[in-house]
Amino acid sequence: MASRICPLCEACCGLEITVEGDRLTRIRGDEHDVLSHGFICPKGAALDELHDDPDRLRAPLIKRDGAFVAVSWDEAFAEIERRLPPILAAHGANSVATYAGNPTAHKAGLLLYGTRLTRAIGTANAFSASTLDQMPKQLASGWMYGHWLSVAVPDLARTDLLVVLGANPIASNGSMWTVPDFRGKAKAMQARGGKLVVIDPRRTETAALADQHHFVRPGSDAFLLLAIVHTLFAEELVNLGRLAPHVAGVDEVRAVVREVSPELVADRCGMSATTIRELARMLASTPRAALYGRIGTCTQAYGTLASWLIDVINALTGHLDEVGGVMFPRSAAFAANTAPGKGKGITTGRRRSRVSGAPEVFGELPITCLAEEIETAGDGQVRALITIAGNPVLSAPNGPRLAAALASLELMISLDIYLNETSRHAHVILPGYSSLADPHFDVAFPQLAWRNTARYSEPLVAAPAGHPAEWELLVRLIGIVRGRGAAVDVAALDDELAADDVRRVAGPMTEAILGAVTSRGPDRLFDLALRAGPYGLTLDRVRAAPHGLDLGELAPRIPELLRTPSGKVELAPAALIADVARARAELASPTPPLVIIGRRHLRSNNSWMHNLPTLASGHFRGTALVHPADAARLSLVAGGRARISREGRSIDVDVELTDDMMPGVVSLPHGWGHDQPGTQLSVARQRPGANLNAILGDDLRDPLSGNAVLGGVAIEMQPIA
Ligand SMILES: Nc1nc2c(c(=O)[nH]1)N[C@H]1C(S)=C(S)[C@@H](COP(=O)(O)OP(=O)(O)OC[C@H]3O[C@@H](n4cnc5c(=O)[nH]c(N)nc54)[C@H](O)[C@@H]3O)O[C@H]1N2
Ligand SMILES: Nc1nc2c(c(=O)[nH]1)N[C@H]1C(S)=C(S)[C@@H](COP(=O)(O)OP(=O)(O)OC[C@H]3O[C@@H](n4cnc5c(=O)[nH]c(N)nc54)[C@H](O)[C@@H]3O)O[C@H]1N2
Ligand code: SF4
Ligand SMILES: [Mo]
Repeated sequence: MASRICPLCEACCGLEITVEGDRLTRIRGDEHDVLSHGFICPKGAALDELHDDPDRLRAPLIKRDGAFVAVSWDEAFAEIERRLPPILAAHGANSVATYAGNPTAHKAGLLLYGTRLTRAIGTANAFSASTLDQMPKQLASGWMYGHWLSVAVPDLARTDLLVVLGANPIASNGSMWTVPDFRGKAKAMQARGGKLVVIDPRRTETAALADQHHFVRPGSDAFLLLAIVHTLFAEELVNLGRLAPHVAGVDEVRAVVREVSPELVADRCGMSATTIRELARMLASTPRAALYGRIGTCTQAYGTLASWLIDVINALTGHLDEVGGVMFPRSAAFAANTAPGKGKGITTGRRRSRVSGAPEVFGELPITCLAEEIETAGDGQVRALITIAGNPVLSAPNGPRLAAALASLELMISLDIYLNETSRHAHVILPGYSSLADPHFDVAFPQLAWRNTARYSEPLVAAPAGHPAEWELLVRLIGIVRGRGAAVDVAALDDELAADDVRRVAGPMTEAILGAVTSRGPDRLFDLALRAGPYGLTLDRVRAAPHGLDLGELAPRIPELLRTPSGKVELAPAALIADVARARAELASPTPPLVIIGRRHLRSNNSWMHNLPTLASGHFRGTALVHPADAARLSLVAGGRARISREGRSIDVDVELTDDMMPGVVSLPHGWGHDQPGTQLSVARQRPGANLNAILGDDLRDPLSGNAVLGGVAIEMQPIA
């Protein structure tokens, strides 16, 4: 029996797993885990089915004459060496794109070495799921605090009011906020007299727990938030508290919201002006309060604006960087905001995408630009793609167009554990083995966690004989890209990569630092990062605590955390002040009668856990939720089928009626559509569901962050036999 960090979602629960031979015989929440204290959800409990899934790939595959054949590792890499270097030589670095999917964040080997692969290629065409997700939040945080991962999270353990906008943590278990057992913590807040308020176009599982729920029109959050800021100024409720000397730009914010009254936005938001004012007063008058927004506020045309305004409101009501408000975790390793450094701030647009001219943000281009970069001939055209734990055919908008583009690539390599809707287009698939055979340390999530901890997971099962770790696969790819060939000495190249990294920050101290660390691979990087971190830990010290080291509650960090050039919280970044005008111009346009949004279920995880029998069983979850009034208007019936169409593309769905939906809004989960030919997903295929992203458009994005618009778009819906 050993403790293991669950690799499936951002809650990062510590699980206690019993292994007998190669079988996981018992999985429970680790009650001694310093972060999660015993919490587990049905996905974590199904890790055994993932481990045993006969469809999970065990050997590399090469496509020969249109069919995949299992080959040896040496054959797979020989194929890549034969095909990849000539493309780079003839067409340059930008001809090879990379796409990193969501599980990359949960697998340290993929995260740390995937970034190095992209750097080794030197391509501008770096894409990831971040532009389907949280890029607006990172950009807003970067502009305000000076670093991309300085993201403030609610101090739920001590707050008396949590307002949740566009998030459903009861189903998602929290996002950009590592908060295992959200329900338990929210209930504890209510038990001490605190209030939970949810603002969402659907009365969600989280709303069911809340003291108040308000519907909001999809995509209108920025207007709601502008009107709340307006009210704070108009009613003289602004109180920066301790932060006053550290905040710049209050006057610019006041000026930009002057005309955005609650009355002006009420129709657009589908919320009364009175409710908007009451929300502002409640946030201002509660000494310990936190406003938290997540994916619903990001995946829309004003995602960066909304993400920024959330923090503006927290700051103006005196809740930013305060106990019981929102605070910045202090991570033990890998956090740029804990390293001593000058405030350089962040930069975007250092380059632009070739076809649409979309600006680079945080080193990447919008995923909605990938298809056109493959399709459009010319210098810099993408001819090869390496996907790392991603399934953009289902997870990115206009999946059918992307699938056709992938089919036209000269070379596609997928690091993936399944033959699925995306990897079926690959020429070579390199599967990782069960993640439980890898050591693990969370690189990113402690920067977003409800409490400061440091945890390490030892490998729980033995790696299959001869099967390289995923980081070793990536080092071999780096070897090929660097002209060292498929037979590159992985250990030697890993030494060089580590030395390069350390030299960049430590210069002449490099040899001494490297000499102090004995481990190799990801372990070496964990150890180096812990030693450089703010608690001066070592990997051995973290390892000696099987349930993790508790590093204490969150504590105020401003001004120490700030890395803006001014050394202040930038409350009014120029690009955001300017973007208010774009939003205001849209206020005049009519509200479509029917729009679609997404949804998450506890037993599903984006596109890829639908092949596990326990999770897939029971009531089918990929239904379209429709309000009865809309159903009556459109002649839709409960349990019937309907066609949803948008701009000439359509999908067919099962209809479920519920007054949990805001009238005029339909909800359909993403990640379904497992009926494509040539995949190996025998369980998922039985109830494939429809792919929401087949009808969403890749032409819609937030121009600042490049994030895709995944909700609030107009659809038509009609019954089918
Ligand atoms: N319409 C709509 N679309 C959305 C969203 C939405 O809310 N609405 N949400 C978006 C969000 S937030 C995200 S993060 C994206 C996710 O987008 P993606 O990351 O592209 O998609 P996932 O479904 O997470 O696919 C994960 C892939 O990783 C593979 N995988 C799983 N474990 C491992 C492993 O250990 N090693 C390797 N090598 N591969 C592994 C799986 O087989 C699968 O192919 O989807 C986005 N798409
Ligand atoms: N079980 C499970 N857990 C997951 C995932 C999963 O697929 N399944 N995915 C993981 C990933 S990759 C992520 S990024 C996180 C996301 O975590 P969350 O952000 O909590 O994601 P959702 O559950 O999709 O909640 C988003 C909510 O926003 C609402 N919404 C939609 N449009 C709007 C809008 O315009 N305005 C407002 N105010 N609300 C809107 C939706 O109705 C929904 O209730 O979850 C992670 N955890
Ligand atoms: S909430 Fe569930 S899936 Fe997420 S980390 Fe915890 S056990 Fe794993
Ligand atoms: Mo995500």
